[in-house]
Amino acid sequence: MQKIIVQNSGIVTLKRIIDERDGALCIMEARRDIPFDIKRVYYINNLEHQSSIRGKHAHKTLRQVIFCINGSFMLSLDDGTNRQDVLMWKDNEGVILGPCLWHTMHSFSSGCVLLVAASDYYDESDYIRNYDAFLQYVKGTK
Ligand code: T46
Repeated sequence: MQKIIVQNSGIVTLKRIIDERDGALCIMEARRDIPFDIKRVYYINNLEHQSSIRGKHAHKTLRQVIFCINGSFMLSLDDGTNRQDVLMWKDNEGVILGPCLWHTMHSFSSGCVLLVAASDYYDESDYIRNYDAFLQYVKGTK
């Protein structure tokens, strides 16, 4: 995976055990592979349309690591200053979605499955879903 240049992000590489024709096994352990205690895991599948777009928000405090465990998709990241597109396709390489990072998932391949480990329970008040509000929020944190 390419180098991550945006703030509050990074790459997580999981141990991947290849059992030849019996498949591959990837392991994530909290505080060892994932840099926080995991309170919630969710996955996204049935992405039937190339034109589907998910995300389009940032979080105030939540920390997450996003994986593409099947297929591929494009992860667009924006920290308010820098932007980058990361092609997600390796089942054992995740990207950290830290606070104040606008993220969008798009260009899903058929059969794409996303898996996310999160540091906290679902809380809608932690989301910033308006881009201008996001830029204002980032300015306020500096
Ligand atoms: C994120 C990206 C990577 C819940 O009720 N509980 C949950 O734990 C989650 C994740 C979602 N929801 C509800 C909230 C919405 O009514 O499910 C609905 C769809 O959520 P959203 O539009 O936020 O889905 P995405 O794919 O745009 O974003 C999700 C996560 O919500 C978000 O935290 O960072 O994946």
